[in-house]
Amino acid sequence: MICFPIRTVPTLFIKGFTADDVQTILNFVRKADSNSTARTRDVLFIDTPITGPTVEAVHKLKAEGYRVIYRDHHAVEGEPASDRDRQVIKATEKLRQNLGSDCLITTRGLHPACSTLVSVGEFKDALAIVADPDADGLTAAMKAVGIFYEGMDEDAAKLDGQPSLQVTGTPLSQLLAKGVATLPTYDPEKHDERERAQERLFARWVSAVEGDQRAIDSLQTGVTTYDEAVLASHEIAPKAREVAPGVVLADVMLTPFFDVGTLLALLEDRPGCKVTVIKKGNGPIAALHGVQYSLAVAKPYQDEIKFPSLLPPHAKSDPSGGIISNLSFLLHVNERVWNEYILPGLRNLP
Ligand SMILES: [Mn+2]
Repeated sequence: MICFPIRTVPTLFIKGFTADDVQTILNFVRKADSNSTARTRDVLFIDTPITGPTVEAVHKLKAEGYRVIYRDHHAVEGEPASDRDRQVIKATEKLRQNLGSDCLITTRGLHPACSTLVSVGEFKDALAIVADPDADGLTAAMKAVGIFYEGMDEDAAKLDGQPSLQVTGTPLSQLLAKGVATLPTYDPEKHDERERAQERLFARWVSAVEGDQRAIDSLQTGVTTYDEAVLASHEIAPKAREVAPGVVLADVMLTPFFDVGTLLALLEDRPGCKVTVIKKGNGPIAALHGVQYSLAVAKPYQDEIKFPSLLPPHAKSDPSGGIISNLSFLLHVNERVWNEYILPGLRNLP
């Protein structure tokens, strides 16, 4: 959990996935309430994915007399394509019933950045903010309390977009994007390490946007690390090989220092590349199974190739079973699922 005040508004960055997360959200708001000099009992949820536990936390806060305002862009676009989509649709309906006009849930197509769902300073008197722990949640929360610069909405859309777009914003935005790109990868042994680093980065970037020169200087070191990681990606990419028609695999088991956005862009640039695969020794599946295959469909082929169709019937998205599948164009699997289902399926794609 990442938690710090933005201006004076206590802000919690969290994805609500478990019963513990519900408790964390409730405790955070109650604590903010007991310390508060805020003029309202408004709690803003912004860019937080619509999960069962998040909806439960919202209902409980309402029952305790808080006013919850929900702004998000994770509504399902078009027909539901997975169980997760159907859950989102049900949970969205529940939220709308409970919150009425305080609930604004739109799509990424219409609102690529959540900062466009608030006006500058609209929630400067809020009791607390609960935001998604990423750059989009951060920029939206900042704008909500009144921290804004020319081009911030456009930067936020890039920061929330494809990896290759994330570092293409204004110089200020690049301090954040390159810092995020060089955070330590998640390690269950040192479960807090990445989160603490991310918290420092977020807080520093808020200071940088507010004009603090020391914060800007310290973020520059992240930029240097990023530039080195980009060079490493340029060394790895030429060694990638085609394992099925249009499927390009880079093995980084022995070279874990690289920039993933750059590597993916280089692989996708190969003529005929439709699917990229990174075989790596870190990530939530690798932590349990030793190896993780992380797959992505290149943008022009995302309507044509949907990973759920390659999975075994009734597959569950769960690292312990060796599968993480939330979006149709991204997939993470272990060695067994890769060999038994995914690689044969990719070889048989039309
Ligand atoms: Mn977002």
